[in-house]
Amino acid sequence: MNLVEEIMRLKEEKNAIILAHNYQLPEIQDIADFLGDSLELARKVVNVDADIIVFAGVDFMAETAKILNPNKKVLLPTRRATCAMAHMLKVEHILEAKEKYPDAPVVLYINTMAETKAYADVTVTSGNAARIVEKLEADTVIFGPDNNLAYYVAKKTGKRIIPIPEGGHCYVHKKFTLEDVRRARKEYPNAKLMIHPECNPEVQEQADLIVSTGGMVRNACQHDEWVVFTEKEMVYRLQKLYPDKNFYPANEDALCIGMKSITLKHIYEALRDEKYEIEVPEEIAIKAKKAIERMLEMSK
Ligand code: 5XR
Ligand code: SF4
Repeated sequence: MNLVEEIMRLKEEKNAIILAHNYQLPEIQDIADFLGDSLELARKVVNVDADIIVFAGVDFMAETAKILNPNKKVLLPTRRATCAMAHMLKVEHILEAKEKYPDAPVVLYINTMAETKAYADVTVTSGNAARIVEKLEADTVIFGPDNNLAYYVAKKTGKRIIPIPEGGHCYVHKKFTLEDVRRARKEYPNAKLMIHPECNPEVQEQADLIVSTGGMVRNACQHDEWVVFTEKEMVYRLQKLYPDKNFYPANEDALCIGMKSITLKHIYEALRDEKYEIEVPEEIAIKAKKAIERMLEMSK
């Protein structure tokens, strides 16, 4: 059986589309209808006439797609596709922080599970986080779950940022060190460094550009040679998009296990058996959607 042909046949038969995050394996990127960061993907499908969305990404991304597309069937190809960082933040962390700082708005990164998003005043992406925190009237803001993104936002806005939970981080982006920066500068003296804001502060300080993966796609046109400080597969995505430029991974070991747990076979089985369906309880979905819509409104 040819998996790719079967996937294409099932897609057609079931009026389905495949969304893939920029960190997906090359063979999955190659068959996707849309590629992007989680928010770009979730928004893209709102106006698409499809009955089924196969989301090749991690759990919180599929939830976001479901929240914005409640009438479509959203499938996550394997239950192992989870985001370790999103799961670090619990509702209790938010409630504790709110008790301590009752006047501080709760700002949550889109990399969170729906049950926590329901407690957010507004969600943010790495691209619009600073702008949105800047616009909020409050000078003290509760921010979760990525402490490095919290650092970036505090630096950009000058506001008092209360990071939750303690030590919240992405293990993939934590891998980048100043040693990677030194090696990059030495091996590729003409390259610029594009660095994801989930990286450690000392690494961020060395960046020519600090952006989300969507921002990397949009900004790569500015220069011909880049060293990329984010999950390794981003390089495949950029190289395919800009064949005349050069992109190098800053660290080959920066792999997201949740993202990498999805294979072509899972995608085929997801389409065939219509699994695993993502459900978000209505009362949670309504609140989470409000926080997402506030972000969309505020980032205009
Ligand atoms: O999850 C990630 O590490 C990647 C990313 C991105 O840049 O694509 O941060 N995820 C997005 O959902 C968040 C966008 O700011
Ligand atoms: Fe989560 Fe990090 Fe993987 Fe992104 S790279 S999905 S933040 S664990």
